[in-house]
Amino acid sequence: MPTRKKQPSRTTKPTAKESDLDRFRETPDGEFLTTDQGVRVSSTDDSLKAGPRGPTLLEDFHLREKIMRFDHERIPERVVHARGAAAHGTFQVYRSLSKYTRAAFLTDPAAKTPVFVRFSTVAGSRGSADTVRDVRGFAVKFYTSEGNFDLVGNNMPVFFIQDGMKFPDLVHAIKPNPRKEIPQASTAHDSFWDFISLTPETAHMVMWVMSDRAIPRSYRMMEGFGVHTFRLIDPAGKARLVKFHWKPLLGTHSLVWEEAQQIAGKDPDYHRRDLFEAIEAGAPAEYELGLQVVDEADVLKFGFDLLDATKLLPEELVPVERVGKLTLDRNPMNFFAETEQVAFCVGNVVPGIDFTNDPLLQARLFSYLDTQITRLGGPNFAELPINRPIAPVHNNQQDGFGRQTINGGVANYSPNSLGDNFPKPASPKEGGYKHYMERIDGQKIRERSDSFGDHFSQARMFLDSMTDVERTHLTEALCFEIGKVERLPVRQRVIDAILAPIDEALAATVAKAVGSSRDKAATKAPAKGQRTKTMAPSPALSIIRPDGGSIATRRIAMLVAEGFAGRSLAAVKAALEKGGASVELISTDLGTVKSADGADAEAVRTFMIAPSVMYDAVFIADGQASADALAGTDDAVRFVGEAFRHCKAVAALGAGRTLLTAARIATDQGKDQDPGLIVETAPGTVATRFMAGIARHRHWARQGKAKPRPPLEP
Ligand code: HDD
Repeated sequence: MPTRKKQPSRTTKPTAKESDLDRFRETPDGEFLTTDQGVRVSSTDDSLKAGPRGPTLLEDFHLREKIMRFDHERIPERVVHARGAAAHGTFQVYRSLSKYTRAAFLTDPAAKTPVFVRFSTVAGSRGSADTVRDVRGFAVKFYTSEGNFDLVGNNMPVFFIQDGMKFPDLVHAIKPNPRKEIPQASTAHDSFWDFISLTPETAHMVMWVMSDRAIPRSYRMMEGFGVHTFRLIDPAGKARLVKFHWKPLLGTHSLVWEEAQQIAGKDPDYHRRDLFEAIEAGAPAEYELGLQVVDEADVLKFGFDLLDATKLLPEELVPVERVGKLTLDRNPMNFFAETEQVAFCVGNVVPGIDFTNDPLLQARLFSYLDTQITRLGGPNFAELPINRPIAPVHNNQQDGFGRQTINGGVANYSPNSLGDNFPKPASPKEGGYKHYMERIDGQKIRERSDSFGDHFSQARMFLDSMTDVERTHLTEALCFEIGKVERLPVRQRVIDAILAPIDEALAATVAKAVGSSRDKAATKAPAKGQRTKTMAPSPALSIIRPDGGSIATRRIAMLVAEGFAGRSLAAVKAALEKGGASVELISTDLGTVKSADGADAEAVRTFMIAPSVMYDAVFIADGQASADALAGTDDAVRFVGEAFRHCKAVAALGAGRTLLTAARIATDQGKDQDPGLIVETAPGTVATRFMAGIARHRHWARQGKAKPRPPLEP
């Protein structure tokens, strides 16, 4: 009898202690192969036949079960947010928030609430690339002691539309052309921009999607937002309005658009790999929960309606109070069972958290519950291990596809006397959920509130809050996207109906780039009561920070060839690793690379396997023979040239500068010192300056100045 160690059951929700993934890796449960009925199987290679060359028999229950299970392995992908990656972790508040809410997980600083977070792109199919220009989903399931709370947000604080009624239209327009199913995971096409051009409420969100926020460097380096205004209810029953934020501790950083496009081909799994590998390497993804709390009476005080999901509440008007920490430190054990089967429902709230009348939110309350019935095959999806709350569940729900609970007793109705009237409703004192008693007075009406009418003030505020570099990126993104629109009237309408009311200069630049001209007569004057206001810029919206950050988890490439200076390279590598960076040696061949000083090293990647876009920064080793060999290698020259072009920190020690010269990067910079280009002779100084350069993420001053990429032919 085999004696392999028994594996834990896969249907048990893992505890926070089970972080030793080795126990779960590679091997399935148990010792023997069995059918789903637990019957041990004697062979899984041959079907049961009437003789070795005879027909297969219908009675082969193992064959039928194996093929039946295979036939149904795929479930429908999410209609939006199909592509995602997830992680487990915990959430803990820094201090009790009982002044705002009675939610247990927000009032007990000792409580470590388990969470499961799924990040996603919106438009692409399940197999699409991670780094496309898109909104990112940031969905958090808190398994609180009082039941599950799902905060199903995005990495942008506003949304395209104001009423959920428009969501199917928006998504049909974003998704590929229904005839050709082209393009995949991209908004750069006619139907998207047609919808945008005819729907001015999208103007603000369009600015976000064209900004660098839509091409994050990592899920670990992006902000999250609950988007809607929610309510917090304190222990005395008083309600306050709240906006939820997630602030990444590694800072908010983005890719360069060209780099994002290259990564989409070179490593379509870039973001899921990044999250998985960082967590495996013991570097948790960390975010702080932020709250903007506003009195109920102030819902219209800021010049826009807090119920309108196309508006954000500038941090400069209401500061974000950081109240707790989310730590993602454990990878899922099984992608399908957890990341794919997790069902987020906006309606999952706990006592102390409530909804508002935001019409986008109201439609979401129906949609998420409804969609799971198709996706997860029936009404029992809350019983799947990843969806099951840690709070006990007792009710009279029964039957349906995939029922897992085996209920005892016969009293499956309420009220009952056969079961002493259990399970019975709980009063608020006993933890029963009590909906906030908002006074509602009005006519039934299918109409948009006038307070939702100003579509351009915040779009302009967003643009005005960008640095010049970010504004250039946004403008280029628009030129790219509108340039891909084939129908000229659609291009024209985007310019006149959407861009011009936001900013005339922006509209003119895009018009020129896409071969149109500005048609002033086509821009409608705003209707009465919908005047565009001038709002002060909000510096918090810019993600380019002059002060730099940490180099932790940054990926650094060290380029070497035979004859490199091994000792100085080892010293720089040790300094980078001490700072938490992840360093890889790259050469033309894998394996040991001979050094000039006996300190040989292992190349773990080649230029062919790992292009520059996989790294945040590049270091070129000292040693003339190595530098000459690299300078004579097209791929190495291209590697450095591209990293420089993408504004990354590039350092050359001693003779390493030969490769910079080959890549046509000027090493003599005169007065215009580029802090991201480090050309040094002393290993100690190079390490310090290089780390400071990496910490600044990108060196944007280089943009526009970068020399064209060197030709590949000699
Ligand atoms: Fe949605 C999925 C976020 C508006 C209908 N949405 C989904 C996910 C996220 C969001 C992060 C993926 C959850 C996961 O990882 O499984 N959605 C948003 C945000 C919105 C928003 C931040 C606006 C503020 N969504 C929205 C509206 C509707 C939907 C207005 C419909 C009326 N969303 C869905 C959905 C999905 C979904 C069709 C697809 C899969 C799922 O729900 O479980 O029901």
